[in-house]
Amino acid sequence: MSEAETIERLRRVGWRGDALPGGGLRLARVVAQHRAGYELHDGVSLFGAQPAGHFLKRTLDPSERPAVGDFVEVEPGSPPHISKVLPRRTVLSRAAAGERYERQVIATNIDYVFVLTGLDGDFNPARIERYLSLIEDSGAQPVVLLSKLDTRADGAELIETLRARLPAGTPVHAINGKDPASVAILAQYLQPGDSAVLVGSSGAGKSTLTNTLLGDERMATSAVRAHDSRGRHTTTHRALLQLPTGGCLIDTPGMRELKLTGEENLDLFADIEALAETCRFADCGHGSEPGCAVQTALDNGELSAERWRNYLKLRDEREEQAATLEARLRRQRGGRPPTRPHAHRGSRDRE
Ligand SMILES: Nc1nc2c(ncn2[C@@H]2O[C@H](COP(=O)(O)OP(=O)(O)OP(=O)(O)O)[C@@H](O)[C@H]2O)c(=O)[nH]1
Ligand SMILES: [Mg+2]
Ligand SMILES: [Zn+2]
Repeated sequence: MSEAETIERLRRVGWRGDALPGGGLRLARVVAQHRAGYELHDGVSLFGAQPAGHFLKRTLDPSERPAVGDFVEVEPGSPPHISKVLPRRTVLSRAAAGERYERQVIATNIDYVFVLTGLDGDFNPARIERYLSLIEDSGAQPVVLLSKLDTRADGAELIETLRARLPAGTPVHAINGKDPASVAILAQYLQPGDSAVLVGSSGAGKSTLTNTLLGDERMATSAVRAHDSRGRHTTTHRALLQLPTGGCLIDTPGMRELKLTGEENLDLFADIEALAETCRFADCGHGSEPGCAVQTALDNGELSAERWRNYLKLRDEREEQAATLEARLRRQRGGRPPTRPHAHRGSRDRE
């Protein structure tokens, strides 16, 4: 098969490059990961594969193992083996839950992250800001989606409040995930070559939306609990699917916890950081100090108390995670001073 034909095939699973890496090995995209191995798709067929031995080493950073969304080189055999993960265009990750610092890859090589929240008891602007903070570093663009528009008479008000709170320019779409006409607005993000990942709480309607976009009830869905709108963790594995519009969509299991990695910039709070710079005292604690610009903005309603609280919470968590990350990098380098993966802007300059 010619290089052009191979590229043409791979485009169907979201390949964006104009050339193939040398080596001549078969290329495919990771569409699912199970305990028993990986499922790959090369644009024509779906097949199972195992990771090569070097991916199983205990010393390997888990984020370097093949993940859903990766393009990989495959060595023939029965079963075939994934020998290499091609460089990732974008990576969405979070810190794994628990005591040990570990970065967990959610999806790779994605253009858009659909942050889906139900307009039922799931609605929570602070959680949406948390998602946006994680996405800032991924290289992908966030798209905020609100589902269950059909169940709520005051949906329009909620949407306006949210739009006013999020940075200008963040796309926000409210949809009925069961209605093909309503979700058609998402086609702009799902053209050939585009890849998107759906994230959100269990029960938000990720699989329902996936099925409507597919035009096929491929993913299992189940009703949420009536009293608190919580889902039942119906989806248990990430799955990359090819859509009729030509793009690829990754459905994911609902996330219970969404810890920052410590590498976030918190760009969505840049206005608050700029405001805090204008306090009279450089070391202002934004409590009862005279000349505190933050208190003034909170008093006159220019800054919402909820958004301020969420900023403080995320900033503290980012600092804590950054310190843990730094300690881990120092241990890995045998005590030598770490080079931080990213320089952070903001309050640190003035501390
Ligand atoms: N009325 C209405 N119901 C919806 C909408 N989107 C999802 N639902 C319902 O919400 C429930 C949960 O939907 P799922 O698609 O299973 O949710 P999920 O996000 O995939 O949940 P997990 O797989 O557990 O993470 C189902 O009963 C859906 O029918 C919507 O836009 N409108
Ligand atoms: Mg699901
Ligand atoms: Zn202040």
